[in-house]
Amino acid sequence: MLGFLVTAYATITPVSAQHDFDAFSGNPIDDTAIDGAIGSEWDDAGNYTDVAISPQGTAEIWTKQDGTYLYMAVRFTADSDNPWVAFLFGGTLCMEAGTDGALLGHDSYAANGYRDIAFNGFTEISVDASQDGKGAITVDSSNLVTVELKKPLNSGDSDGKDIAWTESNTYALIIMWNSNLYGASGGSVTHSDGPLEDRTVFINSNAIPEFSVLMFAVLLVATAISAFLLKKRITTKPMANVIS
Ligand SMILES: [Ca+2]
Ligand SMILES: [Ca+2]
Ligand SMILES: [Ca+2]
Repeated sequence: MLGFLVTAYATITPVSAQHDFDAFSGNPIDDTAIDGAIGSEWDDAGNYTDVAISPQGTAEIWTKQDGTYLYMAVRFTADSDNPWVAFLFGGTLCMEAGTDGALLGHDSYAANGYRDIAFNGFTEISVDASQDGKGAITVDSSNLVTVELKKPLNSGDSDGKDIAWTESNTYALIIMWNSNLYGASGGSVTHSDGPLEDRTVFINSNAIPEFSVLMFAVLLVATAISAFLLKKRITTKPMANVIS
């Protein structure tokens, strides 16, 4: 019985060897919690530390989805209090034409806010006429940058290059930042300074493995209790049949 359960558990554990992030199935995050502060709303998200981002540095990343929205959060330390952060979705090249994007804190577009954008090739971006989702960026006195993003899985906005994300599929993305010129200030980092860190996110239909482990433990306890009760019932059976 135990062997069977272990096997059953192994088959429901998501395999993540093929991609960097799992956007696990989780609870919705209300717009009001997209505020640039990581809270308990991310407890059921995939969580990754020391992820290299472009053009330099490492970040902590959170990813999940609720069947309607994709959620991503990024936290890292910049070298100024006025950087911008950008996501490029569905591509592997810098500002790859025809890809979707999110831009946060860019002084020329939304100094302290979010814009749903599309990339049109080298140095060209456009702000979507249809602004979908919500994003927030905060920078504290230690230059700790926190970005939260909520994007519709299917906004229907093909003009804005918004992706129709579907479960069980993997998508390319790049997370980059800039603190020197080009809509930012106070630092020495330009987004094109370092290598592109190409990443992938898998839209996972399962909850985070921790939840699966919890369910497995509950199942195991329930099985042990029913086995105990069954054994008790068998041993307390009348002996009449045995004597004949
Ligand atoms: Ca939040
Ligand atoms: Ca859009
Ligand atoms: Ca877009």
